[in-house]
Amino acid sequence: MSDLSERAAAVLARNDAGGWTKAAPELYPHQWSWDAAFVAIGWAHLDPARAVAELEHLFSAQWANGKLPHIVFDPVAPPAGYFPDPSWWRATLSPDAPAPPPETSGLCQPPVHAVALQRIWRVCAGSPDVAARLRRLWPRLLAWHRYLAEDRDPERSGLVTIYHPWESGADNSPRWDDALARVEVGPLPPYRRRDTEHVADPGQRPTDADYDRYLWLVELLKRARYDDPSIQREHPFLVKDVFFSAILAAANAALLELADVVGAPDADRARIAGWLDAERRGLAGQWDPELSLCLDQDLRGATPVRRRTFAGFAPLVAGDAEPALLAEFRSVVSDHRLRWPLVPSTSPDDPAFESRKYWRGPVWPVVDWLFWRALGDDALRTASLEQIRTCGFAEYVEPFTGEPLGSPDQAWTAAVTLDWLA
Ligand code: 2M8
Repeated sequence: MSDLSERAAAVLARNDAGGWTKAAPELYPHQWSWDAAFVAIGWAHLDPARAVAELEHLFSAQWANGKLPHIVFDPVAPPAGYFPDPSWWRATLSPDAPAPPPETSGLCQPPVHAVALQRIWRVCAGSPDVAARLRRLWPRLLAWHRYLAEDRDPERSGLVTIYHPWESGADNSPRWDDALARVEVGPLPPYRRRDTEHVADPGQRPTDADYDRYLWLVELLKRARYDDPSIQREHPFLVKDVFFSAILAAANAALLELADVVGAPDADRARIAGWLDAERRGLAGQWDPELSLCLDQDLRGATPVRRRTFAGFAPLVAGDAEPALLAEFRSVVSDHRLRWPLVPSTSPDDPAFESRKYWRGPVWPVVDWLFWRALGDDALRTASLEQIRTCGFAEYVEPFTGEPLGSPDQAWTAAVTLDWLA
């Protein structure tokens, strides 16, 4: 093992809570959904059985309607460690939420899980134990993808509707600015943010006004008892998220490969293939020839979200390397101002770009991992590893100076490092 892979493995070991992994030691002391998928890819190179356990733990908190919650809370972590805690979420307002324990949030996040399981399967070289566990997970995976393709897309547009910026994973992205600006914040109980106690520089985190909006949206979701049809009728924030949808497409392609491993019936395969076709068509329909990007669709504003961010490259993640999009991608990563040729979360040419602020400019290694996986472009891997050698396992990185930002020892950064080195 190289020195860097030993250090990455040590980060996973330090965040390992026994069968699941904290997203970060202080800032995120619970299990996050898409973090867990990346983390499992990292574990696959150390211990494939432990990798599957990461996802089994997450799926044990799945809701009855198939939704996979975006946070599964550690029952023994001090409640003051992270806000909003389970008492704010009140997930059991929904009849679909599991009876605690486990306590969960009421949102979901991009479905990287089948992509992770495909990776684990390839790494473990056909282990019978992993095959048996994949067979047991199959109905849950299918229910998760069904929930997204159907309950989150009643229009059958092929694009997933998100109810909250936290569902995108790119919480503070300018993609959500206009939709959030229309949300009128009502009376909120007093609350205390914990994130700014862990990350001392408030310039790296969302503002208090952003947090009021985030929490108000959660209040509205609770009032709707997290019921999808009610939310889709009444909620002020409804956006078709192209990056989320592209990950679902990639995950459906992975699921088709896993269908062979588990011996799934043809009816399952036909369903998955139908979702995948719809997603590819849905993404193609969001193409903006002027920006040469694929754009989210704001349902309440009835308008495409004309922002230059990493999400504009969503079709690449879904396996569609349209030449104009690829050319735009190459031009963004070869911007001479960048310290490394990697994708900034928001383009320096977007008026909302802020180089150190959460999802408004910095580089996220897992985002580059998704592009690298789709394009097989070794330059992305080499540049990412150089960045990590310099910055450590930072949550995110200033794109021009290479300054490490956010949390140190972020589990998913260590996990993709292990995959890149393998
Ligand atoms: C960030 O999100 C959480 C809310 O879910 C937060 O800011 O408290 C995002 O970067 C998200 O994508 C990530 O999954 C999570 C944990 O790493 O942190």
